[in-house]
Amino acid sequence: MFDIEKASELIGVPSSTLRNWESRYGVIKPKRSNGGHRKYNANQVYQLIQLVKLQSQGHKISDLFQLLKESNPLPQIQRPNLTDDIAVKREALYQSLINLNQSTAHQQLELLHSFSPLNYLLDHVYAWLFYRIGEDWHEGALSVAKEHFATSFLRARLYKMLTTPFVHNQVKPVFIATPDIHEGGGLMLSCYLKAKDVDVMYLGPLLPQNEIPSLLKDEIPNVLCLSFVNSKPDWSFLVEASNSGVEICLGGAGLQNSDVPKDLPKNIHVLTMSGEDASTYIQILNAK
Ligand code: B12
Repeated sequence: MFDIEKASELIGVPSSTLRNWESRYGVIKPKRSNGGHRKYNANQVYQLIQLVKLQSQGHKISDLFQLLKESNPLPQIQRPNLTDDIAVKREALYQSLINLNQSTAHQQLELLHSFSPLNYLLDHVYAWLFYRIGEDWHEGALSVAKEHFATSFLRARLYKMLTTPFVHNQVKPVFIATPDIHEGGGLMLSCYLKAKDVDVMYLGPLLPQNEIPSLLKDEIPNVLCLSFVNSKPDWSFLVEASNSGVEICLGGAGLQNSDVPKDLPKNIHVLTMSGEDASTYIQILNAK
């Protein structure tokens, strides 16, 4: 729970605005403490951040609150579109990767990094390449060796971004791990968070789920994120681990076809939004 000062800092609007919106629209209403102070939960802070982003993109705040009131979906937040120039450069990078042209690929990616923000590259270049390589391998257009080289190259670059340590050490790092072998999603999420100045500790692939309860007993992060691709959550271990009070966030393609129990503890969050939006939600949980 966040008091109004902390919520206003995270959302980026003065607390008077939050009070004003609450009394005018009455939609996002924080609980009150015994002393009558507002207590926002992570979901409310996340929703308000989305509203502020949409407002900055030209939407009227009253219209947005009206949509929420009627339980209608909010408009999509506009992200920077792919430019023709980047599309050409990433295609050239893809060709270098599948032709095992390592040094050219490094130069091409270096160039892309030199003039594009990290979030943009994660969305439009890294994710796109992982998916394209996966599809081409699946269709038999790419040998296993080439697929392994190309995806290892991308993972190595993501790892490199995570190895620069933070100078500040005020909050505990967010732990990120992948129960199965696929670690691209976990690495990408780590980079999205790092781009938001959140300290992350990446625990790598193949974390046995039966170890999670004891992990959270010995090491206490604020948040543990788990990425599922081919594997499914083992709910009994996760529920046991939730007794630690750590916020546990689950995400990844493997969750799409898995049955999520209805009565999960409040500190287990199944996040179905994009990696970038999920990193905003995780940042909020970590700020508690
Ligand atoms: C690289 C790769 C491998 C590598 C993994 C190496 C490694 N250490 O990571 C290797 C070669 C080992 C591999 C093996 C296998 N793979 Co594979 N692999 C891939 C590939 C090409 C890329 C994976 C990746 O990194 N994706 C990139 C990330 C960015 O995408 P993402 O995981 O979806 O993550 C995004 C979101 O989901 C979200 N997210 C992810 N995690 C989390 C967590 C949280 C908390 C949140 C909030 C959000 C979030 O954010 C990310 C960014 O937006 C994919 C293709 C694909 N479409 O992904 C296939 C793919 C995942 N593999 C697949 C398969 C089938 C396999 C094998 C079973 C093949 C086989 N027959 O042997 C084996 C698995 C063996 C095993 N022991 O389990 C299938 C899975 C199909 C399915 N389950 O429906 C895919 C989709 C390929 C395909 N088209 O068929 N693979």
